[in-house]
Amino acid sequence: MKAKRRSRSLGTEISALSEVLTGSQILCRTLLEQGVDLLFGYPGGAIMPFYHALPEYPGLRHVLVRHEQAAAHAADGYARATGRAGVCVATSGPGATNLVTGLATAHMDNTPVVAITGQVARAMMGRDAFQETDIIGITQPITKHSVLVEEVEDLADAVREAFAVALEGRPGPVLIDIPKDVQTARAAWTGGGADGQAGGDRASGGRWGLPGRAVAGLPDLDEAVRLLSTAHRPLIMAGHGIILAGAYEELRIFAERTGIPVITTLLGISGFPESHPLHLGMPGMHGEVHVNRAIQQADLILGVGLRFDDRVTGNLAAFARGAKVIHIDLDRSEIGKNVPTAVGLVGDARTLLEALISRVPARDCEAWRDEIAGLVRPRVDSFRDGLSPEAILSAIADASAGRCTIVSDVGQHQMWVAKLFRYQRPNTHITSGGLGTMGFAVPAAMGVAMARPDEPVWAISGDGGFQMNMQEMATMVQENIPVKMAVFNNGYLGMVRQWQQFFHGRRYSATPIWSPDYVRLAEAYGIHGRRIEGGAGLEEAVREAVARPGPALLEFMIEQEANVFPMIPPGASLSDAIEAEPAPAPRLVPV
Ligand SMILES: Cc1ncc(C[n+]2csc(CCOP(=O)(O)OP(=O)(O)O)c2C)c(N)n1
Repeated sequence: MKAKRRSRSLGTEISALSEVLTGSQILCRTLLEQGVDLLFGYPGGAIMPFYHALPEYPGLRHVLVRHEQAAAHAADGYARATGRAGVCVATSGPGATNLVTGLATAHMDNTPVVAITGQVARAMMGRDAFQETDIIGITQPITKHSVLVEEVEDLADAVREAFAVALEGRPGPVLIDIPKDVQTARAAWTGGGADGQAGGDRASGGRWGLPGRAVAGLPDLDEAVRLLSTAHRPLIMAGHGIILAGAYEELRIFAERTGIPVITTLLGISGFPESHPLHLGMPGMHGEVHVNRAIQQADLILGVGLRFDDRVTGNLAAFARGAKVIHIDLDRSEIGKNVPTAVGLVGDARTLLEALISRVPARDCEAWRDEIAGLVRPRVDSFRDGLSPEAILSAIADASAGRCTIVSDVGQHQMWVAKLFRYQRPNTHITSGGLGTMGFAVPAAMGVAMARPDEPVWAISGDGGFQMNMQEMATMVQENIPVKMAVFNNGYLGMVRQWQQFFHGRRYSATPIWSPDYVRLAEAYGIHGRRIEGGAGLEEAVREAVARPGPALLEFMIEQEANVFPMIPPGASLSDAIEAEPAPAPRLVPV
């Protein structure tokens, strides 16, 4: 059919051949137009028309996961590694609800994920039809935006808007729910060329489209400059916003210009080189003692792109009581949400750091840095014998000459991975910080590995979290995704066991966890697997896993009751660290 249409970009009347397509075809075309080339998904009744159309669009590579949760995490991992939106697809009902944990994870950590779900046909909606679920209602609190597409004519714009919303400002997940009959209905294709998305390669300093506010419109900037120029004990606390904004260089230059030490939160790790003399470490519940003490003694904290969550601040009433806080955040609602803020600067971290670089006079905080150096304690290692996480992580770093990305799961190993690996390159540490989702690492690492084919991508999990999504080994085999998996096997849900040891009289209730024989499991999937007990052969085993093409699984038998130190007890202040093994309490429940 020939039709006249208005060019979207030029606003001029042009003649164009417009085709009539099905909703599914329009969806595929619009995805291509948005620059999408990779989808993680799982088919089912209500999304079948889309899967029917998909083979017509070879530019859209589809990865068939083994569980929809993994699709959402993989899309999340891909987005974190690239700065582009990750896309996941599921059918209605159970397919859609299986996405929920992944979307909540992306929401808490501000990752642009676009989720596409099939919905029952419009005439069936509201009748408890087979596999009908109100996924819009379910996901509204855990997405930036969720939309039901009711007319095929609205589909292309709904998809365009979904990508724009996911990527702009503070990024986050968006869900598009498409009834089956909208997928089969026909409409004129009004799209243009492949505009692509905002964003870019986050590893090389690219960032999402973060408009922020013009710096000139920030009256508080002068006050921030004054405070930063005159404070005696200033600190920078750098969060995920550094990575989202690609503000690595600006952070480094600002820190070097002022001599202000830099603390990186769990999600800020790899936003600042760890070997830099100004890098202090991680704050909060498992932060180093000198980092937390420095926070407690600071007279000024410049927080950049972090939300001062409870794991970072400990007891809020006792947090940094002598410090004024300057808070840079893209989201106005973050300012003053958790900590009283002297100056709130709303905008893009990169732009605002640039503004500070040009305004804050060069200074040196040497006396303050010496003071902090005096607070450093020898690291407490609760590993008495056998393999230590430190040895494992240094073997992993050595095997790839430091060029690798680490995706961690949630638990004790996550803290060791955060604290012991020396991250030198931007955005090479990826983890579920906000939601703390066990099972994240393996599927998220698939997305990261597809985004970074030129370097080893490690999924590091505990024996608990690994068992939550280990089915994705099948996806890796079918799709040839070379994730290197490391399981830290301590026979426990270690972090919960640690809390039970410290705060529940060692009552190990429901924390001992049995594992299958992971080496034979790897073999069953046709991939390389090896168990490492004791230090012997560690380096060689890790090198072999990296050298072999394709996925590999290494099981590290670590000490069963080792603990993460230091630890701020929940609800306590940053000054109250547990720094060593508590006196052994009687074991109440035999294991
Ligand atoms: C999906 C999910 N369920 C439960 C928890 C609570 N939780 C946090 S850490 C942890 C233990 C993790 O054990 P494991 O994966 O073996 O890692 P380890 O702590 O031993 O390193 C649990 C159960 C969680 N964070 N996520």
